[in-house]
Amino acid sequence: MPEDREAEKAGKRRSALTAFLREEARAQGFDLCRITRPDAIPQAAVRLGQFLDKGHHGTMGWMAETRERRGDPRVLWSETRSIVVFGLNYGPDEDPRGVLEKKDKAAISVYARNRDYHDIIKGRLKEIATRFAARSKEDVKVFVDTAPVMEKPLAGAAGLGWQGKHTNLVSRAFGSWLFLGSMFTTADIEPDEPEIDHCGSCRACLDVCPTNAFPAPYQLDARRCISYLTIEHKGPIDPELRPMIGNRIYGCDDCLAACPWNKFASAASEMKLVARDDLKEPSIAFLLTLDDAAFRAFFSGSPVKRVGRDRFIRNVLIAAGNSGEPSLIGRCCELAEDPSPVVRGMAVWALSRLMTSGEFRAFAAQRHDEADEEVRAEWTLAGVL
Ligand code: B12
Repeated sequence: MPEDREAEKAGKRRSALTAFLREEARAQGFDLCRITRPDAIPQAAVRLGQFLDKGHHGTMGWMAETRERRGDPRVLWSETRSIVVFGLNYGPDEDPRGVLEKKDKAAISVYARNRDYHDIIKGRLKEIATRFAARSKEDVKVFVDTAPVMEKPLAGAAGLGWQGKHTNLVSRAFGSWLFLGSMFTTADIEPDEPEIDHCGSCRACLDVCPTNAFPAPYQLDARRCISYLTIEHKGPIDPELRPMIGNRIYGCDDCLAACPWNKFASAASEMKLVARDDLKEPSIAFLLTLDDAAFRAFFSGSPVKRVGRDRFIRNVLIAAGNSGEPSLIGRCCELAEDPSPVVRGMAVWALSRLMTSGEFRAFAAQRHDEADEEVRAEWTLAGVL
């Protein structure tokens, strides 16, 4: 019958496109490539709404501004018929938590030790999308992180893994160490089966969080998350949270590293992602010396560059204040005169912890008047002014 033949032809075309995509994904170094439909995550919009209504996004106002599009891929692009989700393993070659015990060193999260994944993934997705569009004669759009797309629930629906209690996607093959990216297309491709939740009664990721950022399993209050505080949050960081940040100066891996599913993960191949050895445990003393030009040069090509020198030094000063290292006092005193208020303020805090109370009072006595209100608040907090 002609109708049967039509259906058979469409089925064959779909299988051929799927095979083409998986081959292209492999060629571009992706570890996973699976497909879902734009209507596959009906819960996501509701849960995003709850997250925003509770204010869990903090100052990430762009999340609330894009609420409608973010919650539903069909609002973002109404012609989408299929969504292809890609996963790239960035697993470290050792437990990244080792550096947390070394108080004179700083901890940079694993993802940020590589070249910026936005650049890496976007380039590869564009290659795949161009070839796929030529082959299928359909429209395509690619997204990594920056677009209002909920990549984790989409990845779960496509079966790359499931959203763990830390809210990140966990894979049976790669544990918690996957970058995600997606390609929306007008092509009709057979969807894959979703993955089910394999967290069971495990709470490792929730219990390990240094700042207690999970109000409940599967929910994150970004305002307490060290990743948010050190990367997204501008201005001073809540004094109550500073001691809990330890020496984590850019992002945090504790919830990911605690995941038992990591034992099945292998380290990312050097062919795919090259982690910089000098970002594994840089010394706090060295990082505190960076001025704007040196910061840009040292972090060229790294995601760390995004926060800018002042916010970065703010983070390093928190690590300095938590280090108990009197050898850092000299540089912190210089930074208490820095042109940037956020740097001056955090230098005051660090000094209040590194100096004896007598030393701190003597240092405060030599200081000129501070005009900036937030820095004045730091002096007040430290018991001076
Ligand atoms: C905003 C953002 C952040 C924010 C907020 C994080 C968050 N959990 O929302 C901050 C700055 C804190 C952050 C931190 C990190 N991020 Co980020 N971030 C994003 C971004 C841009 C949007 C995430 C989002 O939509 N959040 C809104 C919330 C509401 O959505 P959700 O997290 O999916 O929440 C779901 C659960 O809460 C669930 N839920 C709620 N209640 C319940 C109840 C039950 C029973 C169940 C089952 C589920 C459930 O439903 C929600 C909707 O699906 C994505 C990229 C993207 N476009 O998707 C990257 C992304 C999530 N980040 C990523 C990474 C790597 C990180 C860090 C590990 C970086 C680091 N080392 O510091 C940390 C991890 C911190 C953490 N535990 O989440 C990766 C995660 C990859 C993966 N395997 O999952 C992504 C996907 C980027 C990428 N392209 O690879 N991030």
